[in-house]
Amino acid sequence: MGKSKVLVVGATGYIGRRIVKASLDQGHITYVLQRPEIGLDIDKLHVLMSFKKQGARLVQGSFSDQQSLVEAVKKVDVVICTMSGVHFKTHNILMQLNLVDAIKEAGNVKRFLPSEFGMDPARMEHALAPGRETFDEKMIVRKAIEDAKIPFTYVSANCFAGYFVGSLSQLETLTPPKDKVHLYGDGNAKIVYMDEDDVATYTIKAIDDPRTLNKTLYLRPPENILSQRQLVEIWEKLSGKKLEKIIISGDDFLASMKDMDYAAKAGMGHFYHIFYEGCLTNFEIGEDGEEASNLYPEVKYTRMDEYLKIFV
Ligand code: NDP
Ligand code: GFR
Repeated sequence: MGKSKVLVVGATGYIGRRIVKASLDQGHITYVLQRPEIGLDIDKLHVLMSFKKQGARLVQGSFSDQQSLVEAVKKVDVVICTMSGVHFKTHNILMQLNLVDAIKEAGNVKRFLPSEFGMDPARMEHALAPGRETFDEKMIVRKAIEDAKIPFTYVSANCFAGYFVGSLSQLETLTPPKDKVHLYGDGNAKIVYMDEDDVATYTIKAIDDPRTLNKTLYLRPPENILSQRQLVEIWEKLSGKKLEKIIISGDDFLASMKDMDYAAKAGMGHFYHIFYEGCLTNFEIGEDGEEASNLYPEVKYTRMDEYLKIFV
């Protein structure tokens, strides 16, 4: 049987564009949804045109035109949604319910990967508000998928290096600090840091794999399971400069959230669960999960010393 045909919805997004590239690189006929709503967003258009140059097929479709979604999913075997998780007034994640309905109506889809790519929302029932809303909405989408008996794979990708490694996991910045670094608690909680291109590679490896059918794929490559202290040490070695460490206690961290706006509070909540609770690694993967580097040992995933070199 040939490789599945793939449709990526949310294709011009941060992880979406990487998933399109991985799908093409791994030899899948790849469709990307071209939404009329992008209007004059010339960057999005140019990303779509670059996909076309790489061999992707553009298919028109809109979340406000259900039939267009049905027609788009009828062209493929696998649908991957990389919808934004940013949760302001527009409940982006819940927009996927339209896509679930379209997949149900079309009836041909062999695997659906909804927009997750982070913490496992099934393990975040205790999450702090308002960040919890993203997880609650991801669980509503999961229920709709499972009620509709749509075959799925959920991808729990842990921490994107772009948001968590360049900054040495400092808040509100994406580049390394110059003199001092804030450590969360003792800085020893184990985190999993992932290069986003590897997230895309593993995701596409999984779509035709029976071992990941109706399972959660966790991305936990052993050499990328690091504490924040270990990440800082990697950077100090690369930069040749020691940083002053400033410990932020959990209580002080939570107290600082009080006066923040919605978006900042949501991100802070995520940081709290990741760096103080160690939520990414404080559980064993059960029989409803698989670990990506174990399934696909051939993937030469990027280690974080390699990732950080660009910042020296
Ligand atoms: P982006 O913010 O890059 O958005 C992705 C796409 O969502 C956009 O390109 C757009 O698709 C689509 N979209 C946004 N708003 C609308 C709308 N109103 N109507 C229709 N489509 C819309 O997403 P990310 O790549 O940052 O996030 C994708 C997933 O990854 C989320 O689930 C998020 O929670 C998770 N994530 C995980 C991180 C981690 O560290 N593990 C970090 C960041 C995100 P189009 O291309 O069609 O315009
Ligand atoms: C690790 O899993 C996730 C991470 C997830 O499931 C969903 C979202 C995230 C990211 C968010 C991406 O938008 O965690 C926090 C947030 C990124 C962020 C980085 C938010 C506030 C910050 O100050 C920040 O500093 C780098």
